[in-house]
Amino acid sequence: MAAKKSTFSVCGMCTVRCPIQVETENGAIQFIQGNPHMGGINGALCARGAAGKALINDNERIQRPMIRVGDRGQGNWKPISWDEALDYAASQLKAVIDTHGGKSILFSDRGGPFRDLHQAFVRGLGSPNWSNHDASCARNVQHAALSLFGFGRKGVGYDLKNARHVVLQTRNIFEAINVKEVNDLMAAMEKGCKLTVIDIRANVTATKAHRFMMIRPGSDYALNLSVIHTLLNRKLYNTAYASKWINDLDVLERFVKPYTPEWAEQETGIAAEEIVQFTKDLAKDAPAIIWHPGWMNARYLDSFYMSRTIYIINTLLGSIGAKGGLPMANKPSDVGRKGLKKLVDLVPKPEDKRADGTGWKYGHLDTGPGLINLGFDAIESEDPYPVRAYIAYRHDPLMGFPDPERMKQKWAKLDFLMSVSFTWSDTAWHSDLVLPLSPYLERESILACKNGLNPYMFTRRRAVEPRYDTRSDWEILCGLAKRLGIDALAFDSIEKIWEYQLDGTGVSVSDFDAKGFVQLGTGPLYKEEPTFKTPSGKVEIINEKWESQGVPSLKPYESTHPPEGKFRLTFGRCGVHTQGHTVNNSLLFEQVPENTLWINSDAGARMGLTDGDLVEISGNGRGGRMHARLTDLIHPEAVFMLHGFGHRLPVESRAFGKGVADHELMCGGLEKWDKGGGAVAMQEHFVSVARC
Ligand SMILES: Nc1nc2c(c(=O)[nH]1)N[C@H]1C(S)=C(S)[C@@H](COP(=O)(O)OP(=O)(O)OC[C@H]3O[C@@H](n4cnc5c(=O)[nH]c(N)nc54)[C@H](O)[C@@H]3O)O[C@H]1N2
Ligand SMILES: Nc1nc2c(c(=O)[nH]1)N[C@H]1C(S)=C(S)[C@@H](COP(=O)(O)OP(=O)(O)OC[C@H]3O[C@@H](n4cnc5c(=O)[nH]c(N)nc54)[C@H](O)[C@@H]3O)O[C@H]1N2
Ligand code: SF4
Ligand SMILES: [Mo]
Repeated sequence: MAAKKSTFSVCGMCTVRCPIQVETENGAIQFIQGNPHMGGINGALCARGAAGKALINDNERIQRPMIRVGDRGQGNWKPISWDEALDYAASQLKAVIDTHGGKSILFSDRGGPFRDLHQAFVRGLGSPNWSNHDASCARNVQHAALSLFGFGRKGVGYDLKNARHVVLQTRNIFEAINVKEVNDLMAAMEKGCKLTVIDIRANVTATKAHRFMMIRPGSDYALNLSVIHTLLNRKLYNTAYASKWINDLDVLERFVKPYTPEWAEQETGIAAEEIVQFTKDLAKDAPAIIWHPGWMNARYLDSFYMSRTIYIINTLLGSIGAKGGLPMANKPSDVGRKGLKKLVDLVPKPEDKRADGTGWKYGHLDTGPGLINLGFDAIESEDPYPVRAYIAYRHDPLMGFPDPERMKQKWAKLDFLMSVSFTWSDTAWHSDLVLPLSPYLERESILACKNGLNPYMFTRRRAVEPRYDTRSDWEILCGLAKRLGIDALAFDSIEKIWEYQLDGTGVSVSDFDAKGFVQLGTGPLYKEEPTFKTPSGKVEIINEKWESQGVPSLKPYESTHPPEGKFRLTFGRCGVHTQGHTVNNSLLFEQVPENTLWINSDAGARMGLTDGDLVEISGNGRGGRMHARLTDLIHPEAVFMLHGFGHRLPVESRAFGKGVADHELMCGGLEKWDKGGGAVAMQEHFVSVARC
């Protein structure tokens, strides 16, 4: 009889990590669906989640540990056994530790809910340099929240289900997908919630919006200042909330005086009356408003300030902490429970300062994950100390950051470069040793907890056994810990890790059997009042920490335009791919095999282009060829392409040579980063386009 099994797990096709249920028969995947027990998911998955099976079946992924022979980046590999690989990695790390100390090791991670084990491992090495990828994603949003509220961006949630007006600015929710958010927003819209989209092009989300404002690229901060001006000037804001919770409102009022809607019209191209009407509409539905602070805001040199204005607008409308707005996210302790015991507490915290300067040279920037791009600078400069080993763990900075050629130069002094990944990536290809991680359907992870209206703990379990000679995170890291003498982390089974994590929580491993997660509260809990973690307990418009570092809390808007004859290079996602690592997935590749260049119809016509033409796009001496897509639906100052294409690895037969890589056109981009928020500013690059 066929052996059927059903496993609750967590999707790993993107960082959202939706809960899933996997049906298998005789050890083969039959069907993957969203976890039907999870409200807001209700069995749904996105196309990428459904393509997990193709990832398992992909024979072009890394199948066994590989060690480099020949020069770095040449692509000559020798397969080795796991014992050999882990022994080699441990000896290389140990050599660096013995000569330069543990601090000489840099580790960057995809981040996310399973990071506790990774952080513990890095501590165990004696290094303060655990980082995530966020300097190329949401760091500006995170620092904007910290600078105003004292808590980070996840200190509040998005109560989309109960919202009455949702504003998406640089946020394409129906293509850059989080399944629960999509479902919740659709449910709210059926009940009458309004949707406003502010974007440089009409994306799929814009086609569903009640109001779409096409904004001139790079001028979002101007628009938002004028909305604040209108709220304050016309007394449309929540005065009771503001007087109770906002510090320095008078300073803000003076600052935004010149930023009238008429002024903003000149900058943004959005009519002054439209700005005023939009602001009035928001005030009418407040506080059940969500002006989404965005996600991927590593775009402009003023993105930190733009993100701050979004949070300030939400605050003026009273939506921070409100039902239907951005309610406070509850931690286990908020619902009277104990959270998971942390693995990082098993190892002492290293006392060295971070190589990237966060927390000391940049006292205002969060030391949590720091800024990996500045960590790379330390490799080259040896300031504040030599950095000689780098572990890229489920992270592909050669694709995720601008200017890969420059980055390789920065890495030149590394004695040891190791990648842990389930697919080949540019970074893995450039490494000395590649450890193949089992894809998410073939591995279990440590337990994790999600804070929110009703916080819950969840589990990722192995749905099928590894098809190739690959291993889980815990097997790799605990295997290394054992060899490096980090005894506290030398666990020899995942069950022992789970038991440690659950100790004292009142939850046991078997409690996850029924649904794959354990809800900690009794239902959604809305706190009566927001709790700001600033010194004053209020929202601080003027932040002393930033000011003391010479970073003003309120910065005047500066107008920028593309140089004559050039376009601003913009980018984003589509619904069927995740960053750059799914283009070679056979099912997803079929849907979108290459990227095209969106270019405004009139601008294209002036250059003699017609739709579908092959064009040469070039920036700062780098270039590529792709097909033009002429459309009225993009602002004339910008061209747009999907990120993640232009692969050149011979091991990826489908993705190879298809489309153009946006990040390669961003020469010098590693040096363009925002001092307020810390993220790289990837849309401060201009390109030329010509017919081939
Ligand atoms: N030019 C440009 N640069 C960008 C962006 C852009 O739009 N344009 N986007 C930015 C953004 S928002 C981000 S988040 C970063 C992302 O950049 P990265 O953090 O590098 O993310 P991924 O492409 O998801 O790559 C993760 C790597 O880890 C491997 N991997 C192994 N296991 C897993 C797993 O369980 N899950 C995932 N997701 N990967 C795994 C993948 O195969 C892949 O090679 O790039 C940023 N860089
Ligand atoms: N399908 C899919 N879903 C994903 C991911 C994925 O790779 N694929 N990645 C996940 C990750 S890591 C992230 S960070 C999120 C990203 O989620 P989003 O940030 O929502 O996604 P993006 O497509 O990068 O950008 C959103 C929109 O910003 C617009 N935009 C570009 N420049 C400007 C500008 O100057 N002003 C304004 N107002 N708009 C602008 C783009 O046209 C695009 O429509 O998505 C997550 N979900
Ligand atoms: S949004 Fe899609 S790819 Fe991302 S975790 Fe959810 S189902 Fe998987
Ligand atoms: Mo991201």
